Amino acid sequence: MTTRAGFVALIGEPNAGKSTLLNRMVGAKVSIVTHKVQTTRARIRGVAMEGDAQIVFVDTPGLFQPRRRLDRAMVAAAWGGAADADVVVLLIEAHRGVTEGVERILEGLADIGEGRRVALAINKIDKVEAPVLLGLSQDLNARFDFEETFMISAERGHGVDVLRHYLAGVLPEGPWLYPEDQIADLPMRMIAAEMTREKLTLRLHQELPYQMTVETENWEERKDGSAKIDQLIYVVRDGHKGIVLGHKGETIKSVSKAAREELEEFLGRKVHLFLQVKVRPNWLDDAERYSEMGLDFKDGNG
Ligand SMILES: Nc1nc2c(ncn2[C@@H]2O[C@H](COP(=O)(O)OP(=O)(O)OP(=O)(O)O)[C@@H](O)[C@H]2O)c(=O)[nH]1
Ligand SMILES: [Mg+2]
Repeated sequence: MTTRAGFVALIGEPNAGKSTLLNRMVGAKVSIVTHKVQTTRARIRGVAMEGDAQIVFVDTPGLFQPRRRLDRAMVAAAWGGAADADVVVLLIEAHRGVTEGVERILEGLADIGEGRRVALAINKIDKVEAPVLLGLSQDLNARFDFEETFMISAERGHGVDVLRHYLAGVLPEGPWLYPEDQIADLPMRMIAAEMTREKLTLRLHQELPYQMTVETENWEERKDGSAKIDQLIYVVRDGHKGIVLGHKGETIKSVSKAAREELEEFLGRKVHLFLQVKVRPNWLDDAERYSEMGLDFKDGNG
């Protein structure tokens, strides 16, 4: 039997639907999804099998013009993911079309070298009419030499099988990279922290989601089969701490409940989740926070 295996990087603007597509391909939620931009912060790998091929999808942070140190680290991680991959899939939002951000990404793609397969996936086709799609596909293909173009809805699953089939066919021959039953390449403590960050991001407004991070501090396996998980939520000011806690602690309580329920479903066992909020004004410039997120700590000017 000839097996195939390789890495497929999903890139695109923030909110394009990269994480939704990765989860759909893998068949489980390994990467968090919100309606807000800049949800994914690091490279997250999810493994999908298609026939004799093992496709390792690499979800990446959205590509945008970075300002802060964290932004730069995220964008660097995304381009790094593309540069390391066998195939790059660029996700475009059907209803937004060719934005300035998309134009910049196309320039970047031209820079990461010849010879790499780059496919186009026009996502969220459920939001537009067919003629719009045709025009958009022609426009994009005139701007860049995509190997193939796919019309998909990551959320509803349209066109996703065709894309997976294509990817399985173009990956290099070689042994599988992960055990057949492995779906993600991310430590459980990080998946758990991400789940909490997702629930927080959904509850908090404006800039706050971009100024907090979650880390799993301690993970204790209990004799009764349950897990006791302690997590720290870092925020930059006292005021933020108050917002995260909410009136009489209601916000953090509901976040904790939602995160715990999702974790229990993911792990298939009981979880005791304890959240603590810490004010750390400089966490966005703290190298340790970056390594916890799986990001490179870039210097101030990088
Ligand atoms: N209507 C529609 N919505 C979608 C589709 N795919 C994703 N979405 C929604 O788009 C939003 C962003 O999805 P994500 O998967 O988090 O996007 P992302 O590209 O990973 O975003 P970042 O991590 O911020 O870069 C979520 O609200 C999804 O539910 C789709 O095919 N159709
Ligand atoms: Mg994402």
